[in-house]
Amino acid sequence: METFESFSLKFQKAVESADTFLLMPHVNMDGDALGSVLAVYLYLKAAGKKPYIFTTDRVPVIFDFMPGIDNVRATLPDHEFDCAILFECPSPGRCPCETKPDAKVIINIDHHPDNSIYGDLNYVDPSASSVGEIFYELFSILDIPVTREMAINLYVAIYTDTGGFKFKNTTSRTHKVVSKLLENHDVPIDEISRWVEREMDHHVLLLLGKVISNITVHSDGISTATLDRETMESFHADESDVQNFMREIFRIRGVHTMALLRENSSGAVKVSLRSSRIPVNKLAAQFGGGGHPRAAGCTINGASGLFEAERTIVNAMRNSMAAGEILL
Ligand SMILES: [Mn+2]
Repeated sequence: METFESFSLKFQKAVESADTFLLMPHVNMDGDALGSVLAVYLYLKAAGKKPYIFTTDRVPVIFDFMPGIDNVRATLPDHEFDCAILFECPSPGRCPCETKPDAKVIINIDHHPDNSIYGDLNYVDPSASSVGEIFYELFSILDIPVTREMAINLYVAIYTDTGGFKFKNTTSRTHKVVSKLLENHDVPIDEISRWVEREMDHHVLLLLGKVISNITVHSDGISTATLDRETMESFHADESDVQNFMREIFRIRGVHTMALLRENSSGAVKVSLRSSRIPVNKLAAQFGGGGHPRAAGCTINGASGLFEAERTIVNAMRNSMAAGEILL
């Protein structure tokens, strides 16, 4: 991987020589991808460029307050862009158009270690807490002014990907970036933590209660929770509602590895994985998924129901432990 300095100069050149930009967060976007997209959108707009944000996801309601959010579009124009920037899409298949976008230049920026380096310009830094952190450093090194609106978006990106500065990926570098954001801008940190982390709709809180009452603690420090389709439907819940349940349920003393499994409408089982002991991105990769060593996900197709998928995942966890796979 090239150095940050050399990447930043190429990034600057690519931006200067392009007019139209397609900005895409990964599918099932999170606060990091979205916050970074919006910060770059606002920067490009201020620079007189024509950025366009495309996603097939419904924007989670918790992000409604983010500056520039009204510019997120659900349709893709039928023309080529000068430049496409993909935000933490480990492969083109994980971007909203599910393939390499129609653009003269593709820029791939990520912090997932399993990124397949598919762009014309690539920067992948697994030591960064978030792509928000990378973009702040990129704006800094290129002397690009960060406005309050951009700062709020970058703060949300970093805040969400570090679990509010509690996850292991939070470093002194993360705090330096956040320190700069807070030093220079009036970022409403108390409201942001309430909006993105604490508040949930009443029906989602009730569903969380249901999930909590269904947790199974297995032997060996493994735990699972399942959510079937009927329950999802009876609570009028969708995927975005359960995305953050892991941080509420992965907290049992003595449990080091946990999976949350839920059935989607097509019968496939989506699995969220967390661990403080084994690298769950390796485990997820066995099922075509990926992510970070401590937080990953995959989808199990062809299992005959939740119970079988749960058994498959628990076995994979035990195999990983038996093989001596361990987090550093
Ligand atoms: Mn991220």
